Amino acid sequence: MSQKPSLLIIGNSNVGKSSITKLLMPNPRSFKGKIGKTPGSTLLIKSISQENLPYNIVDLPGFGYVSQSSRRRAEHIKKQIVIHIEKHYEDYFFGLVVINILRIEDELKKYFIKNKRTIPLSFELIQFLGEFQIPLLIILNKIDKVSNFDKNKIISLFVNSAKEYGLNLIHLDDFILSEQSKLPYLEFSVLKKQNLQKLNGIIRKYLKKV
Ligand SMILES: Nc1nc2c(ncn2[C@@H]2O[C@H](COP(=O)(O)OP(=O)(O)OP(=O)(O)O)[C@@H](O)[C@H]2O)c(=O)[nH]1
Ligand SMILES: [Mg+2]
Repeated sequence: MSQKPSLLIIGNSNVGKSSITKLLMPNPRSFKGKIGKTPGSTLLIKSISQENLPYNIVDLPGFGYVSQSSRRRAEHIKKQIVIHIEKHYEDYFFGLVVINILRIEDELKKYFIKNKRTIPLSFELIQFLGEFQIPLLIILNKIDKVSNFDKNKIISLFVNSAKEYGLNLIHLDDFILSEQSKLPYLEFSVLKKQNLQKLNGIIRKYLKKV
């Protein structure tokens, strides 16, 4: 086993977790994980390490089901993830919660219209991870797919809804590391490599604290 601390990458299926993992690698060509057009590309929990990378990356399988038929498998994956975190949370110096910006409105609408007492999956996940004291960054990925106008609209909807669940989100630009009651977010695009420097910057800041 390697002694390097680990970066956790977690989120729904197909949001771009493996794509981000690959982007963070100094040598992306040797990345063996699968990146796929359909959800469920990554199915096993395993740690990815590269010689020139000062940390390991654990790119988790996506949870959340897309169709009824995969519901049971999704439940199984979710359980596996929970068990994994409970067992290994101390290995993680930082976690990225990846969300597809295109899915936010739908996810929130579903919960707010249906039943206010159930909690949107992303918020549930964030609260769950928070219990283990892993510092987190929320990545709103695939912003290349929305206009600036829509992006701002979706982000404010997201931030305001999070508040109702007791989550105090703040843009990474305005975030101070010592402010533990706040949760930073960053809009991102793998395709355009947008905000990659900022992402690497915050990862390195937390790495230094280990
Ligand atoms: N346009 C766009 N597409 C993206 C971006 N990031 C990822 N994708 C695409 O989204 C799809 C899913 O990417 P993956 O990295 O496999 O997603 P994942 O979260 O690892 O998916 P699972 O392993 O199934 O949970 C692929 O077709 C990627 O090329 C992005 O920033 N912009
Ligand atoms: Mg994957």
